[in-house]
Amino acid sequence: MAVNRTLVICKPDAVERGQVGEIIGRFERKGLQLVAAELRTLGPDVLALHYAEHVGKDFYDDLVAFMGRGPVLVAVVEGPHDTWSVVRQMLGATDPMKAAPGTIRGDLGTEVTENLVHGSDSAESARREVAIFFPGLQ
Ligand code: DAT
Ligand code: MG
Repeated sequence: MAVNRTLVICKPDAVERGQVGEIIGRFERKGLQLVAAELRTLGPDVLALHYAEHVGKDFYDDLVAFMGRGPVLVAVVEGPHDTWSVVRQMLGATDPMKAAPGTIRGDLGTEVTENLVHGSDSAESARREVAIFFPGLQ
């Protein structure tokens, strides 16, 4: 996979609240393009792969219950360079109460678990996560 691609997940709260268009629209307005996107309901096994670094932490069970409670939009977005970093800057801090205004979490969220959207946190994470969700993507 090219390093200018990254994984985005619009989480169940974003789908329930009808904010998927707002979130994907922000990435499109920034100049990123959708390469793949699908609504899926994620089970515990794929979540344990995706969130391997968090398995066993005190918030892990709440995270899996939340992420699996309804459909998410799993997407791959592409840009000219360092797309994972562009997306992370647009997401804002993990805790929406600490995320700056103008960021997606800062503008749309108030809860640390229900923080609307996931973005890969490095080029290596982007490669790993895209391969989990879209193994056939060229
Ligand atoms: P990010 O999603 O910003 O990469 P992360 O990888 O540290 O953050 O954590 C993954 C998700 O787990 C995060 O989006 C929300 C949840 N989470 C993280 N820290 C938490 C905490 N201290 N309490 C509750 N949920 C937390
Ligand atoms: Mg993370």
